[in-house]
Amino acid sequence: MDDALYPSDHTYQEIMRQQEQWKVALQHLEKQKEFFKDLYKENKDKTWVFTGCGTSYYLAQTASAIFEMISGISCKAVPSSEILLFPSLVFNPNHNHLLVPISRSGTSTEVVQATQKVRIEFSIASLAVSCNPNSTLIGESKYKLTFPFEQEDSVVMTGSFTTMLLSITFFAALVAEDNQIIDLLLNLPEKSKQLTHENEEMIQEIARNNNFDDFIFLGQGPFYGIANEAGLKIQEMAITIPQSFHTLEYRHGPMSTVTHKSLITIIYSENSAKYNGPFVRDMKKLGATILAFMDEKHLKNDLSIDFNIGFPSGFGDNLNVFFVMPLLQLFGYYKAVSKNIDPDNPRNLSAVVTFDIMGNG
Ligand code: F1P
Repeated sequence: MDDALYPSDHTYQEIMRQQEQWKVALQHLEKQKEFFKDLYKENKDKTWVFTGCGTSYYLAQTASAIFEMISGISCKAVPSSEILLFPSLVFNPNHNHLLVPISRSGTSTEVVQATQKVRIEFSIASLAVSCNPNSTLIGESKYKLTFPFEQEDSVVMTGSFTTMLLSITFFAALVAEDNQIIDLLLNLPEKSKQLTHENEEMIQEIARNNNFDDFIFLGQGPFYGIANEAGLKIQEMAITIPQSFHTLEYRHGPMSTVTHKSLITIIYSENSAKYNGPFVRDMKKLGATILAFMDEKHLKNDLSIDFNIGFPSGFGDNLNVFFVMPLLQLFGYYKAVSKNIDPDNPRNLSAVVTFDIMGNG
C-alpha cells in the first residue's frame, strides 16, 4: 500500500488545516468579548453541564475539565442520551444549571432532544456550541458559541473537535481575565502546526507497524477525553478496537491484557511526573511498546520510552491538549491507510447520526 495515494482526501486535509481554522475562530471570538462576559455574569453560580454525542461527548469531557480549571465554574460532562434517560442524575434539584450542548452538525438527535427537554421540563437555558450556526441546536438555545468554519466533508470529526474545544477554552480564559492564557492561545496555532508537521512521519511509521494489534490510550484530567477521542478515531477510521482509560486505572485490571503486541499511548500531565517512570517500567516489563506525549523539558528523563513526542514548554495541561489531538487524529488516519481502509468512509457511519424512536417518549 502506497500511503502517498491518500494525502489528498478530505480527512487528511481537514486534519492538516485545523490550526488555520483555529486562527479564524480566535479572531472572530475576540470580537465577542462583551457577550461572553455578560453570559458568564448571568450564569457563573450555576453548574455547567457539557454534553454531546460520540466525538462531541469526548469533547464535552475535555472541555468541561478545561473550563472548570480555568474559570473556576463547577462543570461536568454527560452523553446527551443520559439527559434523555436519567435526567435526575444529571440535574440535582438543589443546584442551578446551564446546559452546554456541543455538536458539529447541530442536528444529532439526542443532543437536540436533550436541549429541548431541559428547556421545556426544567427551564434550563443552553449555550450551544456548533460548527453550524444555522442548525436546529443553535435555534433551540438561548446562547450560542459559533465561529466561521469551513464545513468538514469527512464523516469523522477532526478539525471541528479542536476548533470547538479551542473556542470554549478561549471563552474560559476571557471570563477568567487570564491574559497569559489568551496570549498563549494566540501563539498556539503556529506551535501546534509545527509540532504536527515535525512528528507526522513518526506517527505514520508507528501506525504502519503491523506488530501491534492492541491500542491503548491513556490520560487524566483534560487528557482523559483526548484519550477517548483518540480511541474513537482508530475505531471509526481504521475499524480497530481500542481501549482508553484514566492512566493509572489501567493498572487496576486492564493491564492483564498487555502483550508484546500492545502499543500504549500515554499523555503525561504536569503533576504526573512521579508516577510516569514506575508506570512505564511496569508496562515495558509486560512487553508493551510506549508512545508518550510530554512537555519537552521531560524528554531526556524518559530514555526507556520507545517513541517520544515533546510539546513546547509553558503552555500547561489545558493547552497541551491542542498539541496532542492533531497527532492522534493523524494516527487514526494512517492506521486506516496502512490497513487499506478509506478513512473518508467509515463503515456503518454517516456524518450525522439521527434516529426517531424517542420523538414522543
Ligand atoms: C457527532 C457524531 C460523531 C461521529 C460522526 C457522526 O456528531 O456522532 O461523533 O464521529 O461524525 O457524528 P455531531 O452531533 O457533533 O454533529
